[in-house]
Amino acid sequence: MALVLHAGKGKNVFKTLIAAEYCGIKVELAQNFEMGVSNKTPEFIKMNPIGKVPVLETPDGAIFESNAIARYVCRLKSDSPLYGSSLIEYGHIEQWIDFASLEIDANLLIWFRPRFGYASYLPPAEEAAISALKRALGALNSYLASNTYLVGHAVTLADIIMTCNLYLGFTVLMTKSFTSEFPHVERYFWTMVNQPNFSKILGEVKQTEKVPPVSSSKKPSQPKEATKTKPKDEPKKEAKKEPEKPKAEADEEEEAPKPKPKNPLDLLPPSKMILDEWKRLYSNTKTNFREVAIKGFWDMYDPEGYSLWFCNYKYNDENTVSFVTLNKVSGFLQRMDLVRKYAFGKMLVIGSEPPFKVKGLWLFRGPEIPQFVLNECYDMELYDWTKVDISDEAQKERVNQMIEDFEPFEGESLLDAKCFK
Ligand SMILES: N[C@@H](CCC(=O)N[C@@H](CS)C(=O)NCC(=O)O)C(=O)O
Repeated sequence: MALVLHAGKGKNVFKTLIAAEYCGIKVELAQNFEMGVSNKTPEFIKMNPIGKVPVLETPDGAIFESNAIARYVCRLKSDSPLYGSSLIEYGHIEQWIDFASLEIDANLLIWFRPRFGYASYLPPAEEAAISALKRALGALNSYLASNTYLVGHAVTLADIIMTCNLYLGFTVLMTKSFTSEFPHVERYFWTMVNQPNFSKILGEVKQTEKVPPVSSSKKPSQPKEATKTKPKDEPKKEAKKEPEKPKAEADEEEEAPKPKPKNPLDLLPPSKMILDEWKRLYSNTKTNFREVAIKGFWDMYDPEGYSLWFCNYKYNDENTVSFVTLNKVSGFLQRMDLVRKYAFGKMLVIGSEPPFKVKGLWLFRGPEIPQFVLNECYDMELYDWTKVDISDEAQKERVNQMIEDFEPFEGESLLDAKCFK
């Protein structure tokens, strides 16, 4: 008999499905499952007396509780890599699973329920939960400053459960302005959800842009406010299942879709510098780099249409593990994909011994770093940015050295040099 998972959709189900992907275990979703109906039948209650999902039906009986189900699926594969490779790793995996459930998920749920109409809204309770959540995210953030994964050097069940719990937060409650206080958690979350076994189940993940308002039915009762009257013949809108939104917000959403605004960088006066030409010259120059590529760069460079920036990682002291540092830089370059049409960059990982320094050079279209990059790529705030003064020969020479991966760079060897083009 196959393993059948009785569930709707959501983070608790994703834990098992992602674990199953990693372990190569086949898990089927129960056909025609209907939340609120299928999980209230006597047959279902026999499997889970509390009548909640998910429940996994196995040939040997049913299992409820999403973490327990995910653990079971992992154990079906002997020596599952998701469970680490030593007793202490196993202990740490369990430690982070509990942390993800009790410190992160429990607080997220107190914030989530009233806002989605599942519980009464009690402001002091929400405040306390958010403050406990921030404490937990702060701790997680410090840990992730020098660790790519929660345990060891690969994804474990702890990462799956942590990421699924964070998924609820990132997708419906925690806006960018909330999470930017925890840059390492942000990096970790986006790295995880982009792993193939995660993205197969989660699809494209988008961070919420607003905290949903409290469902009006869950607010403590208040004297009714006068409501705006509508012309009589205006058709009544269908009651939505989603939490009610304040009028202003609802109106905003219901307006006719606006045409997608052009990227403001496309509206800049044309430049004599053609970025793709520079990128081609950079890629195709194999010899005499200084004479050909660097000279070509300055011949093309248009200080009116483009600007050059040095960046310096703010937390170089934390770069104590080479592969973690390299992963951080690779992740940054992946996330800069959104500006590929308008930028070129070099990122150097400097030093032969930890702590490694990460420094970079970026060429951006326009006189400033594009605002949408600052808004959307959270790595940007992990660096100090200084505009290159091209009238200063020393700064120009530094640009040259960064473009050509010059060694020793500022007296040190390079661990790696990555290019964004
Ligand atoms: N601790 C449980 C939580 C399960 C849970 O709350 N499930 C919700 C859906 S995500 C449910 O079944 N709710 C229906 C109900 O409360 O009757 C787990 O991790 O599996």
